[in-house]
Amino acid sequence: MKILVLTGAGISAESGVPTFRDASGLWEGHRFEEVATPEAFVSNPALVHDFYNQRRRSLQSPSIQPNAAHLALAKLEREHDDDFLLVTQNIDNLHQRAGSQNLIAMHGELLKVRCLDTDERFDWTGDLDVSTPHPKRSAAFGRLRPHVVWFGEMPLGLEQIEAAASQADLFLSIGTSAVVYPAAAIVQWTRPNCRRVEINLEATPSSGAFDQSIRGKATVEVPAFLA
Ligand code: BJW
Repeated sequence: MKILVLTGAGISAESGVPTFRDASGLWEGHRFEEVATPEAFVSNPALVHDFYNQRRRSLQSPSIQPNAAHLALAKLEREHDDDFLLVTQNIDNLHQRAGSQNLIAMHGELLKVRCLDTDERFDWTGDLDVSTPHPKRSAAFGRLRPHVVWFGEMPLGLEQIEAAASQADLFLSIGTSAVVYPAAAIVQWTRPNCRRVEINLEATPSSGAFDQSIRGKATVEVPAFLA
């Protein structure tokens, strides 16, 4: 059985990582146009760096750990080997830390940066600002950006995601509000005989496209569904 899983911020909420659109979510304190677009980075790089520096620091707090839902998906992968793909919109590293390997982080990774000139990627745990020296070119400053996908930019791994969706027997969507595209369209890319299951605290604009909608917390419902 071929399995494709899509996760969003809701799966990490119970690990203490804020979501975007819920009450007290990340967009509560920011307009996304100010921090999550290429235009914002050009016009106010310091503000954008500050937004991601704070999140990078929080993610590395010892209290932020993978939860039962992340662990259940890593176990599912071990049981299904090559027939499993996990696509996450999350830029945290909680799936990786839970042991997931066959994974596409379609909106990038918070603990990576990339070079504006060459696109080369570097692991990054510290702060970043407009005067940060380049790791390989010591005379170059401020040429690094967070390795994340902002609005208007192309998400990563789309070809592989589309292929996996078109072959999946089970599509599981967990903890996403289904308002950001193209992630929200993946359910439409699945074939007619694919079983589509959504797990979320509440209904989403995509709920009608699923065969089954499970309402509840990811840490409870994901392990229960996969048991
Ligand atoms: C729980 C829970 C618990 C809580 N248990 N559940 C007009 C119409 C259509 C599209 C567009 C349009 N204008 C522009 C666009 C395109 C745009 C877009 O979609 N905009 C819409 C908002 C209108 N998309 C793009 O620009 C994308 N690129 C693109 O389209 O390129 C061109 C292209 C064309 C054709 C094909 C392919 C490409 C890029 C999108 C990049 C998104 N980037 C962000 C920021 C990443 C970096 C960062 O983290 O800062 O990604 S935005 C933000 O939203 C982040 C997330 O990954 C993404 C999705 O959010 P998510 O994960 O769904 O979180 P929430 O908070 O929204 O929802 C949480 C859910 O969990 C809720 O439902 C809760 O109920 C639930 N929950 N606790 C279970 N315990």
